[in-house]
Order: sequence, then C-alpha cells, then structure tokens
Amino acid sequence: MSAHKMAMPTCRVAPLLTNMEEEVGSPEDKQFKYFSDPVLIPKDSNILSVEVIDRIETAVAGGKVVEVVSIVKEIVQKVSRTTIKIAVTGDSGNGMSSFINALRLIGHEEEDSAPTGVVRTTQEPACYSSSNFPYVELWDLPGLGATAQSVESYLDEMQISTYDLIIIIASEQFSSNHVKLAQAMQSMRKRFYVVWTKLDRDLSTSALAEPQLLQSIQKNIRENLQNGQVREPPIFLVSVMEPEFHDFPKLRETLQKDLTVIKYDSLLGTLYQTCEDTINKKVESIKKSIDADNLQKEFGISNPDNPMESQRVFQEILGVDDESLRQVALKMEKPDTYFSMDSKGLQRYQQDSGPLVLWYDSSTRFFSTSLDYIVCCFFSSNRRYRQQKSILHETAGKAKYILRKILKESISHP
Ligand SMILES: Nc1nc2c(ncn2[C@@H]2O[C@H](COP(=O)(O)OP(=O)(O)OP(=O)(O)O)[C@@H](O)[C@H]2O)c(=O)[nH]1
Ligand SMILES: [Mg+2]
Repeated sequence: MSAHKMAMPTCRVAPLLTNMEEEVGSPEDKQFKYFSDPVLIPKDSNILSVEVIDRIETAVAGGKVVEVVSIVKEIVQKVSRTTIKIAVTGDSGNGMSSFINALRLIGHEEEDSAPTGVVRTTQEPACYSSSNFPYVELWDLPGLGATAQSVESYLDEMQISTYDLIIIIASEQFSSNHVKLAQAMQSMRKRFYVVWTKLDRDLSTSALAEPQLLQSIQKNIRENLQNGQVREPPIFLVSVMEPEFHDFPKLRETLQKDLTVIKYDSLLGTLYQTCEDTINKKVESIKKSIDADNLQKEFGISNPDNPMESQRVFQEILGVDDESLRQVALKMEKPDTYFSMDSKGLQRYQQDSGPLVLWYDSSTRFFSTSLDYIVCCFFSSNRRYRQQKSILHETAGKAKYILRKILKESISHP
C-alpha cells in the first residue's frame, strides 16, 4: 500500500501580472482564465527567492541576456520537480477511490490501489502517485455526507486550501453538497473539475440513447451549477469500468495541460515582470543621459547624431546586439535565426516601442536616403534627443520581446 500522509511545506506568491495572458498556453487554456493560480514554491527550494530575483535583475540590467537564460533554466528545472497536490472529493460512496485507481490505470485489487467498497471506506486522506503524472500527489479524501458535518468544516478539516487542483466526484445525483463544494472552490479561486462517474450504470439503466443520456447528465450538472452561481468548470463523464473511454482521455489530456499551467503560468508572469521593470529602469536612466547630453561621456558614443551608432550602443547595453543574440541562441540550443523577428513578434515589438519604430518607418526619406546623408544632416538638439529616445525605445522593445521569448521557450520545454 503506497498510501501515505505527507506534509509539503509550501508558501505561495500571488500572481503579479496579467499582461502575458495572451502569450501563455493554448486557446483551450482560455476557459480557465478565471482561475488564479499561485506560484507553487516549496519553502526550502529557493525558487524565486530574493537572491534569484536579484540575480535576474542584475543580469538584465547588465545586458547579460545569456546569464538570464541560465538563471531561467535553473528555475524551470527546480519548478519541474515541484509536486502538485490534487484532492479528490465528493459525497461518500460517489466513487472517489475507484476514480483514483482508474486515473492511475490500476485495478482495485492491486497492491497499492486505493481501497474501495460499498460501505464507507476512506476514513483518512490518503496519498497516491502515478507514473503517468510525475510530481503529482493524488489525495483520496474521505467523502462528505456521512455525518452532519457542514461543507465549510469538512473543507477546513481536509485543509483544502493546501491543494492546487480539486476534482469533485459525483454519481447518481448532483447533490447540494456538490454545488456547495463547487461554490467553495470558486470563492477560493481554486482550479477544479467536476467528474461524473459510474456512467456504465446510468447507461445500463436509462431508457435514453447514449448521446441523449450524456447530454442530459451534462445539462443537469450545468443547471445545478448555474443555479448556485458557479461558472462552468471542466466537466467529465466517466466510468471506472472503462478507464480508457468516455471522457477519461479528455480528462487526462486536460490534466496534463493544467499541470503545466499551474506550475508555470504565474512564474512566467513574475519573471517577465522582473525583466520588464529592470529594462524600464535602465531606459529611464539612459534617458537622463540623453537629456543631459551625456551619451558621449557615459557610453562612449562618438557621434550622438549618428542613429546607427546610438542603436549599436543601446543594443549592447541591453544585451540584444548581434553577438549577444547569437550566444543566446546557442544557449537556448536554437538556430541563429531563432531570434529573428517573425511577423507577429515584429508587430508586438513595434507595439512595445510605441510610435518610435513608426517614426523610422514613416520617414521614408530618412530611409531612402543614404546614412551618410543623415549623419551629415543638421540636427537640432531637440530633434537629436527625440531620435535617440526613439532608438532607445525601439531597442528596449526588442529586449523585452527577446526576454519574453526566452521565458516562454524555456517554460514550454522544461
Ligand atoms: N459500476 C460502477 N461502480 C462503481 C464505479 N465507481 C465506483 N463504483 C462502485 O461504487 C462503490 C463505492 O466506490 P468507492 O470508490 O469506494 O467510493 P468512495 O467515494 O471512495 O467511497 P468512500 O471512501 O466510502 O467514501 C464501490 O462498490 C465501487 O465498486 C463505476 O464507475 N461504475
Ligand atoms: Mg473512498
């Protein structure tokens, strides 16, 4: 019997930003946007400790983007080994323990299977693992409903806030307890699924044809949830007799995707926010040099009227010059072309840079004439400042784009 109790000390960091939402996850993930996942950080792991955030800030501020890649890889490695806790709950006898066995694709008679039975069986929370879901603890909780205990005190006793995902099991009827559990999950902003099990029994006893029966079960669950003002969670209809059929494959697939989302979404946001803030600070300090006409002295720009020279220097400062990007591509094990902008990237990069890139683009004369002409052109200091700030913003936009890409890529292939 592999059931055991475990206490994983964890602390949680609230998600810091939402501006990467459209960047993260597949379109299917959108339906889960109302969930708010905390970053899962074991206290002893040093993931996203002050030191780690400091290291990232220092690397970004120093234009050492390759170093950022190394730090992000370290973090992702640690997070990938972080355990996610899933609670399986419902009314007693609904089939929670059997569901856990079926999800693990093991029979009820096997040595480390969860005990099941017609009489109340699970008395204490018990933890199971599955090689199909590494770094996941599946917790079989005692069911609700056997005593007069309220849902609130049950959830309290089960320490439900310590779980990352909750699976509410129902069968035969979707009871008021199920609605209360769903309401509690919603108000705690916990990611949760509803699983209707014992479908084989429904199919064998109902007069309805299978498609109609499935529809009517789904409809009943939805209506009950709607009446309880619960926004619709993912709903799956299964039978433990057929762990490869009905909604089981969809459930496993959704779970795999969500495990990644739970582990990395907020982490990605927090890391990106750190990088973006650092670049913004850097940009502000360079702007001061521009206003003080100090670029020559501070950054060794020999001809501040030469946009190409300013661009080269700003790219070096922010770590997005050609040589740095070549090294980043190597470190990311990507071909050199990896960091060339695709059309979507270019669009975002231009948005990030505001009208400044457009200023370049719209100045057709500016581009159609030779660089020598520009260099020789008379620039008023105001115009020069504006031009330098344009180039600076454009370069900062590029740096943010590159950092976002590094984070996304590192996290999608941990
Ligand atoms: N036909 C059929 N029977 C099921 C299914 N799932 C569970 N059962 C049966 O339902 C009964 C209760 O199942 P359990 O998995 O022990 O239920 P539980 O929710 O863990 O119950 P407690 O631990 O007692 O609270 C057992 O006799 C199971 O064999 C199913 O999908 N189909
Ligand atoms: Mg049980």
